[in-house]
Amino acid sequence: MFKKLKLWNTPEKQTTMNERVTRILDHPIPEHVAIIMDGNGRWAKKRALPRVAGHHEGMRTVRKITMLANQLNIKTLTLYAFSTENWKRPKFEVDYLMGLPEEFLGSFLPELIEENVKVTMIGDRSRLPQKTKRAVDDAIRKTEENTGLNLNFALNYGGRAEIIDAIKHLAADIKNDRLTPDEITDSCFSRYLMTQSLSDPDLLIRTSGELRLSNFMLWQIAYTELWFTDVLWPDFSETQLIEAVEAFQQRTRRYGGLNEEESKR
Ligand code: V07
Repeated sequence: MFKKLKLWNTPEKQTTMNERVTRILDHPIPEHVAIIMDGNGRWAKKRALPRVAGHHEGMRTVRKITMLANQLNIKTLTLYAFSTENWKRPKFEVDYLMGLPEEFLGSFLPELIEENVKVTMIGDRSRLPQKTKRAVDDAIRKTEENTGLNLNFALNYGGRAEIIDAIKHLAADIKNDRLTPDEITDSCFSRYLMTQSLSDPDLLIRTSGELRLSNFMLWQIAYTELWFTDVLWPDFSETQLIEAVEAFQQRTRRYGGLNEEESKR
């Protein structure tokens, strides 16, 4: 039984939503959900606010969705927070974004710890400002023993850069005779990626109506179910995550009769 969620404003709504959550929990849940959190700038523009106001509001959505994902027993939630392309944005905006992990964890880390959430990150940490690195590393350290949801942030992450980096390490292992070319398989290669300890995403969500992958987890999403919505990330609510998971369950149930491997083709 799950803890009754107090996420909905009226008792009627709360009853319906709790029933939906109960029904979801009766069927196989996506183990790993990944989200491209797009539309923060557009959300702000619509309200004549600066773009950074959209990023700030988007951070509140991260908190909400993390809590629901944890309640739904999702094992891993990977959030695309900052791409290798995002450095091209105005310096002011980049500086603001790089302050968000610290702000988020400053107010939310105690709750994450309380809820048994484990924080991890993928991406190139070498270019991150000191304060960002310190805040993230501190959260990773303080939650490393936690066994609930793995909240995995993609920060300064790029799918191609990840693959190139994996190939460099793999090539070095071959050169040093730690590996032979015929030993290179899917699962061998996966161990060179930053996601080595994670399962591949079962469900990828992208908000804000764009139908692109934008260099996100290119290798890992080979068999992933994709779910797109026009809703802008700051407006993304518990209802939308529930909808996406329901759609996932309907799709995977339709494979009925086929085995796992066949259903992937
Ligand atoms: C960021 C808010 C969400 C919408 C997308 C862009 C802006 C949370 C984090 C974060 C990252 C690491 C961590 C804890 C929190 C974050 C960035 C941007 C760069 F350990 N939200 N958020 N990081 N946005």
